[in-house]
Amino acid sequence: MTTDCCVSENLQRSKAHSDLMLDWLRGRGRTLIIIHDNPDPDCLASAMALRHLFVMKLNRDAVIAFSGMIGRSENIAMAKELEITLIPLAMLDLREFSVVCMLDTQPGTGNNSLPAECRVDIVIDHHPVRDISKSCRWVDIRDEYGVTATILYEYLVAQHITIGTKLATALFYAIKSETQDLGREANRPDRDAYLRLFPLANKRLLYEITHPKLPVEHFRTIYRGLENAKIYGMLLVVNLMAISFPDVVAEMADYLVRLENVETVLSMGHFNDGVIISIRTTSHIHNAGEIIRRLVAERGTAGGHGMMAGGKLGNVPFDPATLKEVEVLLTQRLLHELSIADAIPSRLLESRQHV
Ligand SMILES: [Mn+2]
Repeated sequence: MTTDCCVSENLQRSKAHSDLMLDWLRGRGRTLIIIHDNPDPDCLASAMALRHLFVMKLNRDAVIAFSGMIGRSENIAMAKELEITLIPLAMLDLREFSVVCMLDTQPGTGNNSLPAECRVDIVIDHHPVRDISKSCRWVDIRDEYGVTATILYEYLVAQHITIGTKLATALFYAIKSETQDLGREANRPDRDAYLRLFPLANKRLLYEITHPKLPVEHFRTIYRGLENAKIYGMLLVVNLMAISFPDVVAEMADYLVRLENVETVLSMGHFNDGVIISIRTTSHIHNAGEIIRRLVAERGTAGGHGMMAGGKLGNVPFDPATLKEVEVLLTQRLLHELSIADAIPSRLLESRQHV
């Protein structure tokens, strides 16, 4: 164990919190772990770790429930290779559970599907704390952490629980993907967890997860995205129109924010009955999480951190003209937020032709 003061302070906090929480849990009944809609590696690994903690310390299994879908091929590979058992929330009778935990999301954020009237006992997250969360029984929200899975990793270390290969691989991949190998919004605890988990993770499984076969739709979406991308000074806006799974919106934002001379990307796509939106920025002046909430104001839900944020506009029928209107509205609001007043828009693939 390192003697570094911050790391040991964090571990003490994890120990104290998990001790009390486990004590409270003893003698209680069935436990449900709810992760956010369209699960990503962070919430999947966090759920696996919390379930493992309960099995080892309380001898009690827990059910992990999600809504939406796992769309991204890497995340499908993760769930499959690491044998993460998930149940759709809609298939469960919530009255059968006496303990409800929520990971990597908070009550009422709009990115989880737990009905608003349901009580949540345990919240563990790294997004900015919401008022509703403060009324939950066990709240551990650390928005200075890059990854929720890092908090869960600390619980396991603090409770002296052995971390097996699959769980280590899950936690490592969560930190790797959420922080892009510690380059984005990673903090000291994330770096410490990443380095300690690396030797424990199975590299062949990691390879399977990071290099899955991709459906042809993936390449079509990239093509459509590149074709539709418009540049307004340091902002790039991409409208993917109809998409086959929601997380491709964030994936395209990650991809396109790498374009030189572009600082911020707004990505959007129509899924089910709404528009999924995502912002990525490399600017340290702007806060993507705050900007996106103002962007969707009165029309949807959103949240996020400094460099990455996501949201949803509900009740938008699939109609190309309507989607165009949504794009124009969001673009105008974002240009205002970024104080870009006089940019002449151009298409990514025809950079001299105005639109
Ligand atoms: Mn997260």
